[in-house]
Amino acid sequence: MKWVAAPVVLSTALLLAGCTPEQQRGFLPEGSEGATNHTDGITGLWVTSWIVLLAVGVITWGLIIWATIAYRRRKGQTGLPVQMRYNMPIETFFTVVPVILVLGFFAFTAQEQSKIEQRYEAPENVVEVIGKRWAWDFNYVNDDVYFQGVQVQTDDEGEATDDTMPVLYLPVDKTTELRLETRDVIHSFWVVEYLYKKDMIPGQTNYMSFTPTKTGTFMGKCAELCGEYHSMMLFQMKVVEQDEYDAYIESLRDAGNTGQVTKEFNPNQEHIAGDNDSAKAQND
Ligand SMILES: [Cu+2]
Repeated sequence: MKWVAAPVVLSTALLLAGCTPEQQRGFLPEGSEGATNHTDGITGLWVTSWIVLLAVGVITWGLIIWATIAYRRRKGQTGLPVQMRYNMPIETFFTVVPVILVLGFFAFTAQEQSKIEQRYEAPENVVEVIGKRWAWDFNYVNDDVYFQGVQVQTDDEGEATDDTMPVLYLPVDKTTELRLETRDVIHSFWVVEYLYKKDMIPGQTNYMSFTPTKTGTFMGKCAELCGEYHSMMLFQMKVVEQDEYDAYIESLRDAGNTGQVTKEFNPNQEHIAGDNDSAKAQND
């Protein structure tokens, strides 16, 4: 293995030395660097996986090319070459190495994932995020105010216009728990720069725990095909300083958005047939 390992390590090192920062982060979305307390770990997992898999690829491609050249049919050769079978060392190698690789990838992925899935005992900020065809509602649980989004508007070219997007505000550097729910069908909560997606499943609450560590505006999308305007199920996430966050919460309160949006807006209520009043109220 020595004559294979040395060139691989050397060429990987040379390759990385000539890489732009963007390439060194495996072309992950711009702005994801240090976006939450988890994004650097996810980036590390992604980049390491690429390096390991590229090394496997280079060795495999190298052996294929070498074998096709070294054992090509020479002039004057006829018939089949010598047929070989049952090479125990090679077969053991072909079995053990992939198993180790797969177990390794699984373990490191599970480790990163469990950091996000692990709920904080007492998160400083809790927001209930409700997906709906094709927008988002946000319940700011700590402050008992809410925001109800409508689907983004499009311009003449059919592009979503930024200033009509629903906006989710989060204060920076606070341990945050998002409670992910849906009013209708399965959606998926995805803030692109946070490098993590999480399904929103009817009748279930899923959780995402993290600390936003960078202020800015981030791109949010639904990542689960949920119907005709799935591609328009967008939102913005603004991570801001605490005083700006407080001002936003105050503006919601001033607008009369006190309390929480509840399940009464769910279109597929179990009792909708026997509950004409609330169904009628929704239609009115
Ligand atoms: Cu959706």
